Amino acid sequence: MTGRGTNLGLLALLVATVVTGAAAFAIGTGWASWPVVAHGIAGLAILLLAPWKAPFVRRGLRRRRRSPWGSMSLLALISIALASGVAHAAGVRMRTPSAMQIHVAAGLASLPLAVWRLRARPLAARTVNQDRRALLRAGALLGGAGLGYAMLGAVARLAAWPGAERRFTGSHLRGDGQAFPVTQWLNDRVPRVDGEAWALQVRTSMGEQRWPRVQLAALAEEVTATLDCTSGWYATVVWSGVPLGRLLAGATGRSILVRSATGYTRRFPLADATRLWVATGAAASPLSAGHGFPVRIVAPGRRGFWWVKWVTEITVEDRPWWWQSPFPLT
Ligand SMILES: Nc1nc2c(c(=O)[nH]1)N[C@H]1C(S)=C(S)[C@@H](COP(=O)(O)O)O[C@H]1N2
Ligand SMILES: [Mo]
Repeated sequence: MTGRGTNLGLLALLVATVVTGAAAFAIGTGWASWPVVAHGIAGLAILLLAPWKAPFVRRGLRRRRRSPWGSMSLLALISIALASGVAHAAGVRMRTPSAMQIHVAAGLASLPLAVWRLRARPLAARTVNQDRRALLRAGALLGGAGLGYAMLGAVARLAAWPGAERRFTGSHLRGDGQAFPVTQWLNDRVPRVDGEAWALQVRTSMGEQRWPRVQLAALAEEVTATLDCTSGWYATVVWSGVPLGRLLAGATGRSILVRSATGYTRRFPLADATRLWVATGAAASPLSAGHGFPVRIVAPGRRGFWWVKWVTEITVEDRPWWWQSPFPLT
């Protein structure tokens, strides 16, 4: 295979891993299995291409026309992303950073370098489209990676490797009751909230209401839902929560803005009020401080970053729900 063909293949696969990785994080329902599987196959295909890329890397190092640091960093970051991706899939247990957190960090850090590398030596795509053999090779590569992915999964299940059983998001089961990890999206710290003085502020077109914790707890019903964190674990928990639709009955608008005591926010479609809960407890106890005391959002079918903890305000607004970053920025 030519150097250009290999580079073009690598570039296409890198783009594919970013797109499928982001999609896997954005989707919290069973549909996530598609981008998750595609992500794994693209990653394996990068591994399969490595032997073709190696001679060019070696030659580039020998020639030393430019400083090799940029390319070497890119190579290192992609290797780290691949290794931690495999470690996550295999169920390697690490706490903070998890294999998945390393995977995402290395993957994201490699992007600017890949763009820089591309600008330094642009790829000419002109011959590739005319090359039927290139298409065949691409097909063989993806077919091989797909077969490898299926075989690895089968071997893991047959050998009952720890972590062989994964959710459709690729996450591993970790804990139950309230004994599941306490995680923050990025840099939030567990705040100390005085449950007596605290009251949930609910603002709608009809006005403002304050809900003390005891009143919410009195309205709470049981709801079993799976918290699935993008750092790679999940837990299925029996929560006690108030259906958000009850607190927002009759409200008009387009979106629900949920704000935490820490400043963390997420915006939901108003139509989802019937699928969201304001949870006061889990596993028949009040929420622990780490899990969101006094109240947190329970959002079945959405990944963990939607499950806002330490909620102080819920506001119905006219802005559309998508008027926010797809993933939280703080
Ligand atoms: N205020 C606030 N809520 C938050 C977060 C955060 O950083 N700040 N992290 C979210 C993420 S990414 C996850 S996975 C869950 C984790 O909930 P747990 O700590 O109860 O397991 O909380 C969500 N709610
Ligand atoms: Mo998370």
